[in-house]
This record gives sequence, structure tokens and C-alpha cells, in this order.
Amino acid sequence: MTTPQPVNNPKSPGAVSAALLALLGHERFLTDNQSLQHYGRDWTRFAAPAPSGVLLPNTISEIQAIVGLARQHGIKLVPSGGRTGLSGGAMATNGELVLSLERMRKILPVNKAGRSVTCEAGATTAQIQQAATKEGLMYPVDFASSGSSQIGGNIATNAGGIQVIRYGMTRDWVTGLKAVTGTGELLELNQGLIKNNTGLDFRHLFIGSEGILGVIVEATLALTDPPRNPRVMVLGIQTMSALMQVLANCQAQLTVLAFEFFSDLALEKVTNQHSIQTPFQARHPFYALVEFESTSTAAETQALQVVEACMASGWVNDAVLSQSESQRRSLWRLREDISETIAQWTPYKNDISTTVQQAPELLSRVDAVVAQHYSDLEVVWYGHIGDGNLHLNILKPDGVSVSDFQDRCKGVSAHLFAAVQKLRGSISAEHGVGLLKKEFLRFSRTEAEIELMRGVKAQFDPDGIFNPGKVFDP
Ligand code: 2HG
Ligand code: ZN
Repeated sequence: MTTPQPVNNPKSPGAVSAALLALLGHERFLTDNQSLQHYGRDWTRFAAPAPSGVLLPNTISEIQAIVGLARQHGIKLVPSGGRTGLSGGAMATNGELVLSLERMRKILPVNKAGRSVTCEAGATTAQIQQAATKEGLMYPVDFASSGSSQIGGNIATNAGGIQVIRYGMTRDWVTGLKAVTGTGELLELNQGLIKNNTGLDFRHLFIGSEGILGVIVEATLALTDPPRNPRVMVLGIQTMSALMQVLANCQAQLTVLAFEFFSDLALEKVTNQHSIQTPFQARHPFYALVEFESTSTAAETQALQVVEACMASGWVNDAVLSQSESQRRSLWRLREDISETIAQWTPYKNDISTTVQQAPELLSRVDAVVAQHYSDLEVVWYGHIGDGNLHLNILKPDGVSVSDFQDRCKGVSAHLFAAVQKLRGSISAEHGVGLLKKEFLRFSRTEAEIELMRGVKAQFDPDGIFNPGKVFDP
């Protein structure tokens, strides 16, 4: 077997390789091309992976030893989970070493009295959800990629998903965090406590930090009761403003678990790809997927009354209501399969938000930008509109190169983000800034704030070894 020769310009590459090999062996220090390609990228398709090695530690102390070597030899590290991110936050494009947590995936027994679970950062979201379900509890942060995304990555991007309207973001469920900083120190933050008012809470700095302060190695998560008898309605809707009226009415009268929307083109792509039946005979410009708790026949009657009232007002054209668990799941697929289905068109992704009350204004301003700049392209609208979060995906036409397409869309982003900025919204609601959004960060954060972020990074990672070039430039 040949000795791997990493790494991004270390002071003494031979010594680094020898030390990493002594620490991890050939099995857990990978430098073959296939591994570099696999571990060097996330679900973003706008940059080429180019790491110089992949590290697969088993323990926190191995991670601390790796950080020690990185400091000593000037190596950069990219923390890596399930790499399902969409902003390039886990891409290694510049000879870094990928620090994968995939071997650290232990889940401790669920603490029933405390309604919590502690796990290593490499446990997948779905494994954690299953562990909770076995005990009659629920970890409520959920999204289409939960089977492969890992909890460390979820926390590092403060992942959102399809039930935020009811349960909040990942931040709301993390009660304890262990992280190794850029100095190799192990921080044990908040220890699963519900009540702890002892000064600055660094846990919340690591949540959403996108790997720039250090690497998350363990988490304690709060759990809750699963919803009772969730039902799904899909509503055919005429206009975007009607969508928001329907939201207000559902919120007022139902226990809403999710309120998602998608456009007719999104539905068309998903149903064509997966040979799923469309729920309606006729087509409608937009669809809302509403999930609600239906604990009694009164709740079901209430839901039907809401729909009837919305139809009478002309907001809803048509509606279907799930009658079984399998129907509920099939209706969810219409929404959950969109992102994966359209991936074949290398879409340019926008993940923007405002307050919920300003969402109609956001939709109309975005509509104006789309009409002006993208009238010749396929544009797929969908998202968590009940949270004020819109995913606008622009599909790359055949025959246009990825980089030309990206350049064109980036030019339009400035117009789109200016509209977001006017509403004091966010240019990245849930996918993070990573590599792709950093040049636009100023549309959501002031220069003074970005400078403070640099200062915070310098405190936790004085040598700048963790995820360099992500979120902002040094
Ligand atoms: C979703 O809500 C994900 O489906 C992905 O956040 C969104 O692909 C996207 O733009
Ligand atoms: Zn989303």
C-alpha cells in the first residue's frame, strides 16, 4: 500500500501523513480519488471537490489529536456529516482534509423521564427519530434528507424542514452540545439542562455556525409527544395571495403541523418522474399541503368547514383530504420529492424568507424579479410558506454550461436579494451561507456584524483551521 501524501501545503507533508497514519491507519485516512470525490462534496453542484484526504475518527480524543496536528502543520479541516447541504458548507475545494463524523454515530438509550436523547454527531436524523419513536416520543425536526443527514450537520446549519411551523428549528431542540474548537479544546455546553442562566450560552453560537468555529461531536436533544392522528389536505389554489389567506384561516381554526406550498410545474415534474397520480383532475397554479392534528370527528368537520369557507371566498379551487396513513404519505411525496426530482436540471437554488406577515409581499416582489429576468427559464416555486420561507429553483436549460448558468443566476440574485433586503428578510432561511451565499451575505447582515463574526471565529479558531472560506472570507 502506498503512503498517502496529503495535504494542503503543510509545512512538512511527510510528517503530517505519517502522524495521521499512525493515528488512524490506512482504513481511516483515505486519499484515493473515489473517496476524495465522495467526501469532498455535498449536494451542491456548482463547485468541484478537491480535498487532499479524508479522516474518519472514532473518538473525541482522536479528533483533538487531529486538531493538534492541524495547528502544528497549518492544515485546514472541513467538518463533514451526511453532506446533504445545499450551500456548499461541507465542500472541500481547496486541498483541505475532510473530517468525517460518520463513524461516530452512537445513540445512547432515550432518557424517558427527561424526554431527551444523547448521541454522537454522526447519527443520522432518521436513526434519532426512530430511537425516539420506539419510546413513544418524537424528535420533530424532519425533512426529505433525514435518512442521510447527520445530526452534527443539522445542528451546524440549524436545519429547518417541514414541521417548523409547529415545532421550530433544530436550535429549539438542542439542550446540550459537545464541540472541539480550533484550539483542540473540548467544550461541553449546557449539558442537557433546561434551566441554566450562567452567562453567555456558547451552544447557540455553534448552532448554525457551519463548521467555522470547530466541530460538533455530540448532542443532547429534547424530545416531545408525537402528534395525534395527523391528516393531510392538498388544496388547489388560484393565486399566491389566496395562499396566505388560506394559511391564516387554517392557523386560526386547526392545529396546523405543516403548511407547505408548491407550484404546478413542481407537481408536474414530481408526478412525471415518479409516476405518482396527481390528486386533482384539473390543474391549478399553486397547491398548499396542510397537515393538521385530527383528534376527533369534530376536528375533521372543522377542517372541512375551513376548506368550504376558503372555496366560497374563491381562494381554493379544489381539495383532497387523506383518508389513511398511506394516503397521507403519498400526498406528502408530492412536496417532499420536489428537491430530489429537479436535481437533474442542476437548479440554481434560492432559499429566502421574511416574516410570515410579509410573505405575500415577498412573493409578489419575487414574482416581479422572475418575470423580468427569468421569463425564458423554467422556475419551480415551493417551500415552507407557513414559515415565510420560499425555495425558488431556477432550472438549467439543456445546452447551457453550469458555469454560464450560474453566472447568469448570480447576476439576478443581486436583484432578488435586494428585494429581500427591503423587507429585512433573509437570503438564506435554512440552507446556510456556505460557499454559495457568502458574496451576498451583506444583503442580510451588516458589515459590522460580519466583522464581529470574524472576531468570534478568531476566539474559537485562532489559526483559522476550521472550514476556511465558508460563510465569509477571512
Ligand atoms: C426542501 O424544503 C429542502 O425541500 C430543499 O429544503 C429545498 O431544494 C431546495 O431548494
Ligand atoms: Zn426546505
